Amino acid sequence: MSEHRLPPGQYVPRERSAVYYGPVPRFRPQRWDLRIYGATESLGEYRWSWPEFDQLPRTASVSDFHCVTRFTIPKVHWSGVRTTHLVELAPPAPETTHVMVWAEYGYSANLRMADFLAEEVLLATHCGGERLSAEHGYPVRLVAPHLYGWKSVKWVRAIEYLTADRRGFWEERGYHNVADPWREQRYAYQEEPGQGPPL
Ligand SMILES: Nc1nc2c(c(=O)[nH]1)N[C@H]1C(S)=C(S)[C@@H](COP(=O)(O)O)O[C@H]1N2
Ligand SMILES: [Mo]
Repeated sequence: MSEHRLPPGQYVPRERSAVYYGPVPRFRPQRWDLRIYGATESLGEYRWSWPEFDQLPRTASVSDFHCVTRFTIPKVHWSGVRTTHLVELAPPAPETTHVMVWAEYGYSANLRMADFLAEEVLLATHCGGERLSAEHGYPVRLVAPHLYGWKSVKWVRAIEYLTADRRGFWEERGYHNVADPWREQRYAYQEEPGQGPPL
């Protein structure tokens, strides 16, 4: 057994397989963009084309990845753009409390601003020293390793700044609004008052 510390109820599987709901989108670089919109300080929208986004400075980080279905992948090597850097480029209005991260096909996850800006959170382009594979989120995915995996949105296309919390795809379907694996925040029925908007 590894000496690794795991969150409660998690185990390390023999192999890593990709987890997602629905089809894997095809990347069309000409049509692709990443937008930041909603409660920006300027009230305007920010947009990066693929070549623009791919030129942003990247940071490497190693973290364990916890899926709510109870497997944990230890020590995943990611590299990508830090969310703190993106937010410097696209400042939010002071009233911004949460973000909604949007993927292709309407998948989404909401995060508290403090979770979105946590130190190890990246918009990752690489994993294990290589470009992300299609099924792991190519070209860009969020990695928020301190939260259950469903918050780590693959195939990201937009970040919406919110001035009031709203539930994302799985949060609307009975999963916990915050999703801290160390507190085993798996399901919405575990939420205490103040942990999220009503279902
Ligand atoms: N767009 C999108 N992102 C997604 C999902 C999804 O279905 N669609 N599944 C989530 C879930 S539940 C998990 S555990 C992780 C899995 O990431 P991996 O396959 O790279 O390990 O992706 C998350 N991001
Ligand atoms: Mo998951």
